[in-house]
Amino acid sequence: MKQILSGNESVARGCYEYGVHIATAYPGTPSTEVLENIAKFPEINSEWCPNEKVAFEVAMGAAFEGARSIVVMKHVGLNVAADPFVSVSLIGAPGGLVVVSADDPGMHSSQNEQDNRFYAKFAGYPCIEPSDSQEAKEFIGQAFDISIRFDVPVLYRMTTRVCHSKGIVSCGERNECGIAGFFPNPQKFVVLPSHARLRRQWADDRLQKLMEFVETSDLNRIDDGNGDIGIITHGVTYQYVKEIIPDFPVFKCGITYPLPVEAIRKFAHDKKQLLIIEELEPFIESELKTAGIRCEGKKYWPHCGEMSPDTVTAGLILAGIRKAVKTVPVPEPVIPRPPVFCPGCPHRGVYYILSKLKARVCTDIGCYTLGALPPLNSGDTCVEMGASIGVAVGMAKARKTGRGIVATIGDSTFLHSGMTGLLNAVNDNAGITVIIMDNSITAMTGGQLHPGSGRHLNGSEAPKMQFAALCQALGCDRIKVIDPYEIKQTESVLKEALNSDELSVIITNRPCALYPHENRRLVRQAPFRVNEDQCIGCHACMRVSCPAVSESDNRTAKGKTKSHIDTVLCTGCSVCAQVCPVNAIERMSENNDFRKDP
Ligand SMILES: Cc1ncc(C[n+]2csc(CCOP(=O)(O)OP(=O)(O)O)c2C)c(N)n1
Repeated sequence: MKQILSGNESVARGCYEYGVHIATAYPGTPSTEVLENIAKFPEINSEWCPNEKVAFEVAMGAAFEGARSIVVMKHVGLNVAADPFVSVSLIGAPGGLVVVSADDPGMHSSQNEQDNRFYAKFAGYPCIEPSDSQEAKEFIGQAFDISIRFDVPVLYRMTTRVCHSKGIVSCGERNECGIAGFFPNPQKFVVLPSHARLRRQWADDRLQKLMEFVETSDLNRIDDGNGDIGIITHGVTYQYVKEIIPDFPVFKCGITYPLPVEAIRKFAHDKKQLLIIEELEPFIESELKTAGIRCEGKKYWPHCGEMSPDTVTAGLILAGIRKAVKTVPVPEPVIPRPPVFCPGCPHRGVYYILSKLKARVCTDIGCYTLGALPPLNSGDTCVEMGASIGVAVGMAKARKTGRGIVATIGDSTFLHSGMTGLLNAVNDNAGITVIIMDNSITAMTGGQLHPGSGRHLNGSEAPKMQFAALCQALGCDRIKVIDPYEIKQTESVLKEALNSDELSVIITNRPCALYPHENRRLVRQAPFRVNEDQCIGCHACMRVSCPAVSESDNRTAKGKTKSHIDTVLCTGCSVCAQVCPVNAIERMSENNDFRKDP
């Protein structure tokens, strides 16, 4: 059976076919759809975890018990999971453990760009890199074979293009595998220093065996070609090479760590020049140069940003292999649009007030980071998931007061890595204000569930974590839960907190406008319209940054444009109406509401 699948869907299909038992993940673009698609197979026990470290540990435990386990995350997630990732190297993964890291060259949706092949080398794991959807499925089987045979976790490195591009995939049946169970062995599973020291040599021997194995593994392959310039490539870059110089001899690395150095040496033997065309860092190039193989790579190709057919061609021109040709620049097919809060987003009101109060805002990673952009301009720092509270505490220490300092953090991010920051703030008596923006979901990555959502991935009911009770248990005693659609209340609660020397926690309680799981009426009501007879053209409504509000064609007597509301986009949240100084924005009656709820 053939199907057209994205790389992420193909990994999920591979998990089904190659008998995976347990799958865990924390969402993050470009990896999110892997678990979403694995969850479609009831044979696999799959669940979102509160963060990547926990997801890794659950999969690791399942592999200790002899289950085929996979854990999925975006590249920065591996930083969060780095402790168990590196530590388990000395233990191994008897049931088979595959760690999918989806890297994001070009930073399409990430705060940084990092080449996680280095993590494989750092921890002494093999790194497998598929180039297309068919490989993304097939290599899963090989990854488990290697993991089980060598008792080693495997880093399965995808990149945005491989994750999201679609291709034809031959699909097969599920190969059911047994779960062997746990065989107690404290010297292996309990990493006391005295045990770990003994395992160190074992891990080195394992790497040696892996180095021998990769020399003949069919994960690597040679495409014969003409001429005496040899190309070494990997991942999606292989596709660009085949498109641009299809006749060149190519050594395609399906395993980029350890590299099949001797096989490459043999390939290079009759070549005048060896070119390494790889995305991001000179990983292959450095490994080969260390092994004494003469090659060139980053001399011609960039070491940052995403590769494309154009960058591959530009490097070939620099290397003198291709002649420069005059090209006509093609206009971007899509007009760029800055990201903004959706209509009805519960974060809008909070940021409108923070902006008005000119607070120092240490924000975090999520939809609410958009509050840092114009016109709200309310976000002074944003580093990585969970950093907001710690950064706010640090600023307060340096200033000797927490007054006026706010940490804004989403519900998913708070559960991911914000809780310990709050615990530290309590312990430090930091007088900052923490706003937990509870929209019931992990919105930015597409509405994935978390322990505060009250549901499992398979739709069944789950215990719903209560944020106020959690914060109280962490030692906070000034906790307020507010409706962020109520602008006056939001302003007075925020003002009081910002002017205090005590630690205040404010929890907002409106669901995300796009994923109102329990009650659509909480976020979708009759829309508003502008009464143009009353509009004075002050544009106060535009300062709340809602895509439903724009300029009308009509002007006031003084020549100012009046406001207009797109009633199809408007969710009826009322924030714009509350900030209008002349009450010119009015709710349409239910009977008038042509955009009926489905
Ligand atoms: C370590 C890490 N894991 C995953 C991500 C991807 N990611 C970006 S924001 C976010 C969470 C957003 O959810 P939440 O905090 O609830 O805010 P919301 O988007 O719902 O407003 C995630 C998972 C990331 N940037 N870093």
